[in-house]
Amino acid sequence: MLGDQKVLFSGMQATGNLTLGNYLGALKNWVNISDEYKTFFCVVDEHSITVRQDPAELRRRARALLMLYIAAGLDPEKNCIYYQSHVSGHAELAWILNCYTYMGELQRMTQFKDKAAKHADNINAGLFTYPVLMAADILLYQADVVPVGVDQKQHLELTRDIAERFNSIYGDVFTIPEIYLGKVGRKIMSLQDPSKKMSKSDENPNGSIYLMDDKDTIIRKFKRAVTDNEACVRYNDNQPGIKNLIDIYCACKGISTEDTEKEFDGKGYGDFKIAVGEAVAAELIPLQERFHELEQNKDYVDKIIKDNAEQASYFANKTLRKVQKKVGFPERIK
Ligand code: ATP
Ligand code: LTN
Repeated sequence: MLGDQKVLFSGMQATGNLTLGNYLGALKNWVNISDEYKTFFCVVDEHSITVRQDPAELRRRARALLMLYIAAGLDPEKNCIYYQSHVSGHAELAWILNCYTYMGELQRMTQFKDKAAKHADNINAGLFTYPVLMAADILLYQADVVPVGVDQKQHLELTRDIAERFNSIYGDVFTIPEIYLGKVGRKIMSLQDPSKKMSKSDENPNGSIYLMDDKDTIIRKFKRAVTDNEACVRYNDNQPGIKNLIDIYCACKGISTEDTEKEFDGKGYGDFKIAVGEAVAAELIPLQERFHELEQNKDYVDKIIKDNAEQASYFANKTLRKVQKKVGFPERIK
């Protein structure tokens, strides 16, 4: 809590081109619930260097991601949108929390196992302690809720364990955060293989809709989406391709699966695919326009970056000072 407001924290890595999965599973949910909380939306650039990055490219992507948060509908006057690397408290708290996290706990993290297998030539200590930095992100702001996709559940549970362990030694220092899973768009699947999640690191670009795809590309990708021979738009597990398209349609239109089934009763897949493409384009084109406006408005974006980092630092330092005192670091001389 900050004052009488509950706190929401979330973040995304600036790696790869964002997909419709990232948008419907994360960003759009953030926008939908942001009004109810004091919010912090972080571009977690420090997490990104756990795998090798081209420096210029990382800088460019981090700025693009920050602008995408705004373009998606998060008002930077109301939501604290900032870069992790601009608030030194993240790394400082992560160091302290490292000393309250066990090797065994980190060894169990499935994301670590997956990424270690994928980057076998660079299994660095940062990749291993990645979840501790994530815990620091969240606990620094005394977050009550953290909206993320199901794939981050294990990291959230570890965050809670670390916070509870710390609190059991030092008293009530950290708020114990809850995971927030959105109602729609929890898991958007690949258009080419509906058994796999839509992912920015997929090698097949036809499987994913990228947030910057133009309307023709969006429609074309939906026309090519893998479906089945059932020839009816019905929401069930035997038709995973159609189920995924219904999920996407419902998330964009804000309607139920039943309404969608009714709307396309007796219609063919061709019509349905085009309608889904249109609905997605109607969602993404305005976002792209706002993004391009922000690109033209350098001073405005720079000011947000500066002001919001100051605001985030203020709240982060409050927690950090408390933690430093609890663990026994000498007080600062004023
Ligand atoms: P990568 O392909 O590099 O693993 P990713 O596309 O899975 O990346 P992340 O950066 O891991 O994306 O996730 C950012 C946020 O988007 C997380 O909250 C995650 O749960 C959500 N997200 C990612 N992909 C999907 C998806 N297909 N459906 C719903 N949510 C998703
Ligand atoms: N690990 C997350 C990104 C992330 C995050 C966070 C999300 C880093 N720190 C704090 C929520 C809260 C991911 O890979 N999606």
